[in-house]
Amino acid sequence: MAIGENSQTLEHIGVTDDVISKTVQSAKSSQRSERRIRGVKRGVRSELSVSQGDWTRRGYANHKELLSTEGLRDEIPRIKCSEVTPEEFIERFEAPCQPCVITGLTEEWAAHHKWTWDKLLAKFPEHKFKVGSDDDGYAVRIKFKYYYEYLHSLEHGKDDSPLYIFDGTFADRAGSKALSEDYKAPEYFSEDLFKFVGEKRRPPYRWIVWGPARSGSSLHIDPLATSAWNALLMYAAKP
Ligand SMILES: O=C(O)CCC(=O)C(=O)O
Repeated sequence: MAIGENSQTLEHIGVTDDVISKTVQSAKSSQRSERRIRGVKRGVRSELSVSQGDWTRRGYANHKELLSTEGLRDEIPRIKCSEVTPEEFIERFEAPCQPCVITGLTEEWAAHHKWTWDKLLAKFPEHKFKVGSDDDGYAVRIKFKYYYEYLHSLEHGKDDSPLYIFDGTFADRAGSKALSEDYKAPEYFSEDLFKFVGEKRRPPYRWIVWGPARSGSSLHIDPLATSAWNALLMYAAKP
């Protein structure tokens, strides 16, 4: 009712019913996404109260000292995949357990141009991606369209540790398995002993990790002490 009255008045300044209805729809969808985000936050970090501000309590988002890269030295060697053979890679990096950054790999992947937030939204609006596990170990999932709204709202920028999609089942689920065709394991890592256990019996071995700046896991050793490679995509994209 109140909206109808307003619309009569607003039409004089060019705000039509259509615009109003779109605005109301988008407000409703924001409320829905806020509710979903609160729900998954409770699910993945039940020790933090959303309503009492525990997600922003430490103020990491504005912690100048903590976020500063001043004085940090990056001494990790970089190699171009086109210039280093697998044999040389084994000798220089794998055998001595020397970390390195490999460049020139992802440009040829479909993921390189297909995995932008907007394109992913267009493709997977209703698909539920995993953002973590609850206290009983069950997967906590959220529809991509709600996660997208979180990413484009101010909220994630204030969170001490923003929510991110960390989904080790994407390649097995009907709605998202096509993503596994968008990249290729680098030749350096083609030897994978778990392959011999069979696809059904091997433990999870591929993840998508999608999130904004400051999101991500902390230092850890992977399950079964396996070694991981990670590819960084979209690093310059503005969420
Ligand atoms: O980048 C991340 O946050 C997670 C990556 C990870 O857990 C891993 O490579 O083992």
